Amino acid sequence: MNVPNTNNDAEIRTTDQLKTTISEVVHTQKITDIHTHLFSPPFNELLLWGIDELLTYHYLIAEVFRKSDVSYQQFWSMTKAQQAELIWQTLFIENSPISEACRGVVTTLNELGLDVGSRNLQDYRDYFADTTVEDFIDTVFESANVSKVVMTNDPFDPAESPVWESGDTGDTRFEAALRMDVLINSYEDTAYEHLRGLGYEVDPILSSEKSYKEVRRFLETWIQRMDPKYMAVSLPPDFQYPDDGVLGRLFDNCILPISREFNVPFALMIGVKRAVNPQLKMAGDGTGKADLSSLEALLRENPDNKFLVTLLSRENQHELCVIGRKFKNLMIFGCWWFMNNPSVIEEITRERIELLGLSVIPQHSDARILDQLIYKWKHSRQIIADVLVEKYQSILDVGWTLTHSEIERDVNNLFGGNFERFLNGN
Ligand code: RAT
Ligand code: ZN
Repeated sequence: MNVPNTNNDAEIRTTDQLKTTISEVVHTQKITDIHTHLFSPPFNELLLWGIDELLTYHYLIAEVFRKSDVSYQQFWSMTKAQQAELIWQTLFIENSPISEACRGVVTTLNELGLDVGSRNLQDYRDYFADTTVEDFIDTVFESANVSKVVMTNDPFDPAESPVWESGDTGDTRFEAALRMDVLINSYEDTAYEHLRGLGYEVDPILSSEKSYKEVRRFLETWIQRMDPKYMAVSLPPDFQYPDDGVLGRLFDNCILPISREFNVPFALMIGVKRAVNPQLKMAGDGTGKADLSSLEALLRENPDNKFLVTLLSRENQHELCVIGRKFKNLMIFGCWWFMNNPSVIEEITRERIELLGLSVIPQHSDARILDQLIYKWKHSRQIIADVLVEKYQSILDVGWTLTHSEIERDVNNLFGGNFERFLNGN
């Protein structure tokens, strides 16, 4: 049957029209950035911004040691300003800044209207010295065209506690995610003592009904305090489920029931090998390929739970898409960390769209420094637009018709709609 097109907007007929429309829609669509390490202003020094923070991003710290003779000990005894100067000198002046992390700094400065041709670090410092953080948040959100960012909030971090206790996290564009790395990955070393100190009657190996109940009470308290969009954990590549250790007991008796009860999805970020080179501190983590049969088991055995998943190994990405086809309780998101490079983003985005259509969240920024929202989104938007042109073109070629509003609908879903629907659905 021939269904009339009820859209009153123009049909897209040519490749030029398609390119122009996609470029316009992808660049004007506001984004919900579902995973960052940014903080709203009341968190004070946890909110990082400015040129020295940009230059001392841990992705750049890993790179500077490859090109400078500085020793670990010398580097870590420098002030932040000195570290920034060394990185600037080594990676931007003595070498051309074409790695993705370096290029990001250049894009950001350029988008802020600074003269990247001058290569004058002092000028960049002066620009930030003349700006307030509140004004800069507006500048960045506007330039990146982001409407909301989800923070990473650690209930075990004493630096965050006062803000949560005050009940006022300020700017509502910053939303919470309850991060559970300490609870899950360091229960026996750190979390157990911490919970006891707070009056939760847990045992050292989490082996009793009483302990489960107490951890659930802890999670409930934090869910009520933070109103998180999701709970999250990063896991090593050898993560296993089902599991008869602390992780399995935490998942089955504490986190999954709470996640269902409060309709707060559980985000799994799988594939990080922490401290492969501890000398690099935060820059010292690596990646490994995971056995995704554990993820399949988790999805299969917990069909009433919702999982957001991103993986750190390129080799796992295709398999993840296939799993996505099998389980509607899985929402795949973002090109995480070592995946967040143009060639890999392009490959993964294409693969996801081919296998899962428009039912994914193609990207998050992982920004740690506010300014990075600018480059991370500028770079990713361009790649997503290119992939979409290719995919829409392939159906136009065989007679499908498309309108501006249909493309707008699709991009809106990719950049926020799918996330909202996943959170709000049952
Ligand atoms: O991308 C990063 O900045 C990493 O250091 C990690 O924070 C990672 O994204 C994570 O959330 O564990
Ligand atoms: Zn992260």
